[in-house]
Amino acid sequence: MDISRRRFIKWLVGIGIVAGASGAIINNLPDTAKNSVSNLLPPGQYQVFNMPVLNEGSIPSPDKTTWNLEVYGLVDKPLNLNYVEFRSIPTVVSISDFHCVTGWSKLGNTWEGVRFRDIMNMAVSQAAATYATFESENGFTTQLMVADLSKDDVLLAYRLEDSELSTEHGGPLRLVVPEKYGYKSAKWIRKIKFTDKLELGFWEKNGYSNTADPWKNDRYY
Ligand SMILES: Nc1nc2c(c(=O)[nH]1)N[C@H]1C(S)=C(S)[C@@H](COP(=O)(O)O)O[C@H]1N2
Ligand SMILES: [Mo]
Repeated sequence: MDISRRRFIKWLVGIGIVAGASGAIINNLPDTAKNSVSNLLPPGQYQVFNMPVLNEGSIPSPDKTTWNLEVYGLVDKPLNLNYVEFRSIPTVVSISDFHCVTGWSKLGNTWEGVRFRDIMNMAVSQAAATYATFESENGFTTQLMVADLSKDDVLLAYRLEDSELSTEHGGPLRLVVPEKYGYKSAKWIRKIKFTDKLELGFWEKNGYSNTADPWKNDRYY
């Protein structure tokens, strides 16, 4: 047994900030060390090594030349950004884990995009809006609390693992909310509506939890 490696993993897991990054590192370790990955898997989840493609309905064909992102509702300054304008906003890279309510978890994903918080600050200057509803190209919706969306690792992402985000994974732009089940991470987003009212999204109307916390096994309504 390699004590220093075990201690290294324990240390990685101990400092929550790199819990996501450690997924990628652990993938490259021998099987004995991989047992430690169980610390990164919420209850009832198993690890996959390729990101599945999962969505209701068919995959749309968004066109970047006509694409726009609309930010509206309880905002001070509505936004309507075309693709070039969106891409001029400063980005961050964030490594995080992804947990689908059907049971798979893909650890250590490297996303690049704009922090949700930064977009919000461009449009909203007062605290009236407590929720944001995301509307996708194909009619899919989900809603999250602004408090949950304000975390560092919540991105409007357009790159994954050093490539432009593929259409099947939500390109040109998707939401990534690592601390919620995957159905909150809407693919193909086109609209963000700020509101003070709770609205259930597509999966949430179909029996899935609106709070959707993987660490609480919070799957169903
Ligand atoms: N527009 C849209 N976004 C969606 C979904 C969907 O059905 N439609 N499914 C969600 C679910 S349940 C999961 S687990 C993730 C899967 O993302 P992936 O296909 O990139 O792995 O997308 C989420 N975003
Ligand atoms: Mo999912």
